[in-house]
Amino acid sequence: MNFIKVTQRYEPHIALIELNRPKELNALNLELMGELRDALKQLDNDEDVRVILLTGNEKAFAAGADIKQMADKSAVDMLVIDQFSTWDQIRKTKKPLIAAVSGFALGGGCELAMTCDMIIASETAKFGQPEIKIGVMPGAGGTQRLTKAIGKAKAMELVLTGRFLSAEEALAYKLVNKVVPVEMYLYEAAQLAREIAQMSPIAAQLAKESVNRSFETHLDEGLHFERKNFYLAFASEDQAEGMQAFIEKRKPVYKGK
Ligand code: DAK
Repeated sequence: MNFIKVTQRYEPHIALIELNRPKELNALNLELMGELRDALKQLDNDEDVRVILLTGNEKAFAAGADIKQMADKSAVDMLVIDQFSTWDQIRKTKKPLIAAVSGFALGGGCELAMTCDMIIASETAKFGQPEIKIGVMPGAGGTQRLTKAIGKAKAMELVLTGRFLSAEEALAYKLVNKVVPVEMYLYEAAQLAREIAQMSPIAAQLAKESVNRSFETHLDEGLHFERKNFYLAFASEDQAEGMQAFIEKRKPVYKGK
């Protein structure tokens, strides 16, 4: 594993996955996502593991998909790469998955945290869907999950302005379960995991599946819709300009084309 660290026996019945691209603020490149998918699959099949913790580091949970890897992609490239199958497999993890978030959880990073079942955040956590600033839109469930979690008005604001939500606001908007001082976020997530690990793993799995079912019937349709529009954004000149501007550390000039 080059981009994640897996501790299969972090504590009894609890596994820990750490995103590990610190210099790039854990930007989610294709390799990292592949490793994450494989690790989750393996832990899901490990009978001794009952709860999985997913974390980054103090500065970043993940600052989004890797813009440098996406910048020159066309809509067809994105279709062929089909990252969605990886995200779909991650979403299908059967065991309870808890995100321990500190620092940036942006774009795909925010979407990844929301794909988890619960989020424990440090006081320094910042959530956001800033894709609009680089000429695209959320592509891994952001428009659907964020809206369901925090409501239309606030979701619209975040998705259309790219503004960040502080940990305190994320708690007020029910995006996260708990906010704790930065030195406590992993401990607190592990505490939650410990409690769940004492329950029947079968019951936990079935209960998780059922809670998710409460909105997933509509989510499938929503995700499908979001994906079409996400691909479409890659057909625009603004996508290339937005991502190139980020790489060149300058302000993008959008033409609406
Ligand atoms: N991609 C690539 N590199 C990134 C990055 C990212 N998302 N975020 C940060 N980095 C890199 C920076 O380029 C910099 O690299 P060097 O210049 O040192 O080589 C390094 O990490 C440190 O970042 P900064 O110097 O910018 O650090 P600051 O503390 O000044 O700023 C920041 C932190 C988080 C505010 C800033 O880095 C930033 O704005 N980052 C971009 C945030 C963003 O726009 N995220 C959304 C990306 S789009 C899909 C699934 C998901 C997605 C798409 C498709 N499919 C299933 C198809 C998701 C899309 C996105 O997430």
